[in-house]
Amino acid sequence: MRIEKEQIEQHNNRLAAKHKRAFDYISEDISEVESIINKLQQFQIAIPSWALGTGGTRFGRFSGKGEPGNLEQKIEDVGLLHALNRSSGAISLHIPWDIPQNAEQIKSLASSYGLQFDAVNSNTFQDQEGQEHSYKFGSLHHVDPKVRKQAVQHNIDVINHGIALGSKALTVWLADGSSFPGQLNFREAFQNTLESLKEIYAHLPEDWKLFVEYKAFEPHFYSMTIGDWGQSLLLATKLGSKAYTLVDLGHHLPNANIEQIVSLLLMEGKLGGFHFNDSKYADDDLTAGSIKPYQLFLIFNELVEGMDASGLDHATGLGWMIDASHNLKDPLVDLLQSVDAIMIAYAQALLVDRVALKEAQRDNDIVKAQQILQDAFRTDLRAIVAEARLRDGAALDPIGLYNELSVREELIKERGDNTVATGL
Ligand code: LRH
Ligand code: MN
Ligand code: MN
Repeated sequence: MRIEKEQIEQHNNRLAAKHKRAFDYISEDISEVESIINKLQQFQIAIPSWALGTGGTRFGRFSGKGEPGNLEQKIEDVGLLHALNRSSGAISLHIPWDIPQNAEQIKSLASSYGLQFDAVNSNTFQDQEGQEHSYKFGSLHHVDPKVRKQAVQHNIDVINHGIALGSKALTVWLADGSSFPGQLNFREAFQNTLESLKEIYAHLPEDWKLFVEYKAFEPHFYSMTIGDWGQSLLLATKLGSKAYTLVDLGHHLPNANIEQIVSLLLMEGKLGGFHFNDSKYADDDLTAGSIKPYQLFLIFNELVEGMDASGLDHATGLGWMIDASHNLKDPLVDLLQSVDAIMIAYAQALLVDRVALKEAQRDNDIVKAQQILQDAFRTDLRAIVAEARLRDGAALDPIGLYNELSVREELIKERGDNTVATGL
């Protein structure tokens, strides 16, 4: 299924008067409105190929209907999202969940929807059929060099798939860790990981980045070999200038100050990429902005400040990606909600009066500083985000149009009831 330009125009025409009222009202008081819209138009958030099916929990999985059954259909799904919001112009593949059999064909299908390939992700946290050595006790950190070698080779294969598709980054997330004290020698596990990553790094093309993702817990509950941003930064620093830390919002211990982590990683030039999601308790992978929208705004506040300070382009300076996977909602609607929440938080961060904030900080005027941030956060910028979509030829109300066009029903007609997408 493809959404036609005329369908979007008809929808936008119906909402035009209401939108204009809201947009005029909010823009009157914002002098830099054009520059904010322009930045929003540039900003693209990659969609993970594993988020297009209904996720499960360890207790069960209730598959949705009309889910994509292969990579071509996943690209079609991201194409639908991008047509609706014009902010989801990239897809991130997890290999071997999604293996592009014919890279040229896959690439041209993606570009017919205006999509590019974002970071490719390796998977050494599950055993695949026919695999010689098991990852039960880890992969890149494993005590047995034969297992490490197999995991390194898998990452090299993933880089090669990525090269064929035009990706420019490899994301490595390891489930390596220990669940009981004494199980691991921490230093040896870390050294083995570093040595394995060095071999992978040696295969990175010149213009590629390596993202080292950390996670404090799960699947192991005593130690994770890359458990926090310090360990990731240490690895990235030892590896070299193409290696960066990747921050997944769900991978921290409760109440961690993620915005401060972001700020310091940016200062060190070592923040490479982002996995957006939200959580209440652990790595819940809930819709971005659904639980802690103020935190999302504060993170964007540091991103905008830090990227401007280091001269990084907001749109291209970091790898922006969603990593959420829902088990109740229609995954496409969930992703539209996530993208919207991210755009709103970004717009609010662009609104922060940075000169006044600097002054307040210099004067130790805490009340003023808090007010400046909360003024921006409490400003309803939805009409400005919608205006950016309108100018890009996207829908004023993406979820509204998704429902009007009965997209899921159409997909069920095309694909059937019982499809199951590969992934979590
Ligand atoms: C691990 C993680 C990592 C994986 C993805 C499926 O929790 O965030 O990014 O690749 O989930
Ligand atoms: Mn992640
Ligand atoms: Mn995660």
